[in-house]
Amino acid sequence: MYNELNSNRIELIKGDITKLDTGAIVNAANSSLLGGGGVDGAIHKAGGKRILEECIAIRNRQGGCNAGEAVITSGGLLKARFVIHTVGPIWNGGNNGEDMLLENCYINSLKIAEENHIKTIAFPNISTGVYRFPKDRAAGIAVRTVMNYLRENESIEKVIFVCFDEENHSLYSKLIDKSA
Ligand code: AR6
Repeated sequence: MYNELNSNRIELIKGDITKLDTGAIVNAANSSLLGGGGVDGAIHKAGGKRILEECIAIRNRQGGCNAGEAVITSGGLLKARFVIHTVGPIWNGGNNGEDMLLENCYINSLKIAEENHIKTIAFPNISTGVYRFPKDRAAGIAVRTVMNYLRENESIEKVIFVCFDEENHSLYSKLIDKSA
């Protein structure tokens, strides 16, 4: 029953997360919160300067964001109402807490979404680009963590995994099919 419930609340798409019309999209940021390349660069470019201004205000308040944690800004010019910025771990061999930090990214993003009454949230494949986290391992952590969270928390209606590349899309398809 739980699996059925969860699979209805999980969606997989291939494409550009900046185009989505969800309550929130998640950004794979860095701890400076000042933008960068990859999905971070795309979100700041499409969302305009308001997002950066809000990130700077957060930095001034709390001094950036550590790996595994998340902060929230408005969506600026994006269709999504909010952007949740989380900082993935930089892959460093796998014995340096990377798995748990990545899990925390998903949990803390979902928590901050709930606190802001967000019903639909879209995740990119955090840490699997510049931060070099192995894609299969990251996909397993992402799907398992989100499913466990949804099982225990009812207020989020839909989580969308947005894969930019074919390899991630295929890994996620298999994992989601298997648990459906
Ligand atoms: N929509 C969805 N996914 C995307 C998009 C997009 N528009 N663009 C890239 N991806 P990365 P990280 C995918 O490198 O590994 C930044 O410079 C991409 O294919 O964006 O967490 C930050 O400022 C990959 O699967 O993030 C940090 O310094 C995934 O997003 C650093 O990179 C994550 O790749 C963070 O590295």
